[in-house]
Amino acid sequence: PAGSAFAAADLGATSGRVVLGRVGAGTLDLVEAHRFANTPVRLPGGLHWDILALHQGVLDGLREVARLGGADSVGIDSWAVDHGLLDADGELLGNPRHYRDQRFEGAVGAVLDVVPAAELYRVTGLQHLPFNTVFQLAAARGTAQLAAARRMLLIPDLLVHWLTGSVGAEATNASTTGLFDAAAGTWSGELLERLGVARDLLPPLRFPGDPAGTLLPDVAAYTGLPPATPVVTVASHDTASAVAAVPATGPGFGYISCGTWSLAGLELDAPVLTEQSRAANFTNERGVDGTIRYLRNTMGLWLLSESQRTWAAAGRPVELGTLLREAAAARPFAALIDPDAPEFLPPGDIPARIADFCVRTGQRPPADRGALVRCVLESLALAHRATLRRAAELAGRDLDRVHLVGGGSRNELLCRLTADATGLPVIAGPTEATALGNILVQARAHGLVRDLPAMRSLVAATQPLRRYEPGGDRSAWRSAAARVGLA
Ligand code: LFR
Repeated sequence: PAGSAFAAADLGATSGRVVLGRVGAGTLDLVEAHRFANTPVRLPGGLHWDILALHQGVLDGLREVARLGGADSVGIDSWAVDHGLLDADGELLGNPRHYRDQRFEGAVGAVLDVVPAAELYRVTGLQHLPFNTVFQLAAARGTAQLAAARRMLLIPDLLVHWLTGSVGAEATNASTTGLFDAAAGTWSGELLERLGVARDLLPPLRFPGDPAGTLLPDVAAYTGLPPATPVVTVASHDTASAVAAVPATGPGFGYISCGTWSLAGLELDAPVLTEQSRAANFTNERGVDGTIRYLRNTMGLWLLSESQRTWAAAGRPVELGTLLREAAAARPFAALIDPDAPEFLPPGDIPARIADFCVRTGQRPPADRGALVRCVLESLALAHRATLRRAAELAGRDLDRVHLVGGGSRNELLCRLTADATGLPVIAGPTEATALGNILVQARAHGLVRDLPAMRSLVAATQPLRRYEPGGDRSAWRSAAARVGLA
């Protein structure tokens, strides 16, 4: 029935989807209306997102939503950091760069010369990643494109702009730029000035639940949705949406949002901006309702998807299910990597890079595919363990369970290894946490759900979850952690 259906466009690094969520009293159902590939494009100037194809995917998804009976509103979330620049006419200047492009690193030094890393962290509380927006903008210095730019819009804000004409910077995602004051919850005027970023380049902030306009006439005509359909500001950083949908019903939980990246950490009500926290590279990104997502990025299932891509390109395509069966049969702790070694960031031959890593660290490289996948999954489990333990320590919290959400929650071997490595029960699911978080923020804006705890209870009550009790040999995990420096 009308009054209870919400369309979530959720764009991930490998695919985008438009999901229709129906919310009733104690019910929450998802239908995937449309899924489309997200294929980055390598231009002479570097790696870019195919933003027009993504916009088209959103439009086609909304058209399917109209066919399925329509939606009371629409929300968009996607990955963080990346952005498009608009000129004085509001036209997009060039194509948004991909955070895996290798051209930002040179700019890191230029930024840190002006604002030393310790100072930058005290203000932004942001983990150091070479592709943070602040470094991307510094890398664009002196280009005709930046000179012509009047507005910077983060990816979901750019797509909202193309649906509605409205301009804004959603706060959970703005908190990943390196230009946002973590404690104040606003753009940092001081950083903008010191780094020579024009104040007007950054749009005014908006917050999850805020209205973001209605569909432009062309969008309404193409999709078949009524022009009065509202677009609601959701937690537009996908990780923020995923954390909002963690089905936790009390304190004491850690979470892992596991997809292309593994984002592991805790929810806090105030940022941790200490020097130890910076040294451990924890981030204080914004969640819904001013919560803090205190977490660290680990390379995640990218290591597998990029390996699969490499094998397929060599004429040896293989299904994930086959790989996981082979990995389950492989010998434990044969080879281990640090998933966050910088050579694993750019696209390319990940299996060869894993072999190099092993040789460099005095280990025998994985002998076959199963051994390689085992190595990746055990190493991810070790990174989960190290990150959650350190987060709890730095925030002065105790953890009694781990919620693992996102695509990785379907990966039984990874869930079991994570339970064993952390020594904590892992509650796996929902797989579509990000789309659910997107939908629930819209439902709340329509008065159907009261608050964040009620959103989470609704997920817990309606979505299939699976619990993994910790087992295995604790001391074997301890020595494995020490072996690869992930203690
Ligand atoms: C996950 C994510 C992470 C962010 C990375 C790059 O999809 O949004 O939170 O660090 O992508 O934007």
